[in-house]
Amino acid sequence: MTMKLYGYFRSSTTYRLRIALNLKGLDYDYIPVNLVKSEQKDPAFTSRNPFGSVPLLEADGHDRVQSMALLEWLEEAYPQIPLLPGKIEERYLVRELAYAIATELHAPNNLPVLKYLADPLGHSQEEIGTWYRHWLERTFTPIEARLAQHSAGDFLFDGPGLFEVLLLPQVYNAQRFAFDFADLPHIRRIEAACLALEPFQRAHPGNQPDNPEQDQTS
Ligand SMILES: N[C@@H](CCC(=O)N[C@@H](CS)C(=O)NCC(=O)O)C(=O)O
Repeated sequence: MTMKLYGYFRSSTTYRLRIALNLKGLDYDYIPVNLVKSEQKDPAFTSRNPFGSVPLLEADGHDRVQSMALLEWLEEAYPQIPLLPGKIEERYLVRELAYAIATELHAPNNLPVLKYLADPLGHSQEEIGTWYRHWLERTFTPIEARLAQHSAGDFLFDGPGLFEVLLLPQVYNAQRFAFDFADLPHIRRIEAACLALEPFQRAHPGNQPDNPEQDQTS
């Protein structure tokens, strides 16, 4: 049976899953969950995902959540087109950078954190933007240094994989917060190479049916 991906067009964790499924050539139905309307908190959804977040992947009769666990599961369940390289040291570096993005960049910049900064902590949108760019710089700078050591090509290693799956959604978010990429030429090069590929284009938030700009109804 076709997998079902529950997500939101602008959710970076959903974007990770869309890229990974596309790179692996796996079919899925995309079911929008409107985060602005808090549909992720509906009992019908939290009974399936107690974390009350997207993505949720329904496959083989199971509801699976938490994007990093999901990506690792996909890699084990569908190893034919791998997201991790063959050599152990290369797999190590991919994980070093991917988990830095997931845990040190995405976590403090995640939507519930930003909402909490605004209410009840009372920070302005300007202060929240400063917070957001701080965590971007803190993680993108060492990633850029690692790329300078290890990558001169279009991707970290031979083709797009788990690192690029994590990187692209965070670059997209960074652009929404007017982050300055001037000192990050390796990240920009890899982003451009990925965006030239169909699996990344199809996964892009701009091409999702729940993106209001895609709404064909008047
Ligand atoms: N650690 C989780 C984070 C998931 C997450 O927080 N997703 C966001 C969208 S990127 C969400 O659903 N936010 C809505 C909320 O938490 O209320 C994962 O990697 O899947």
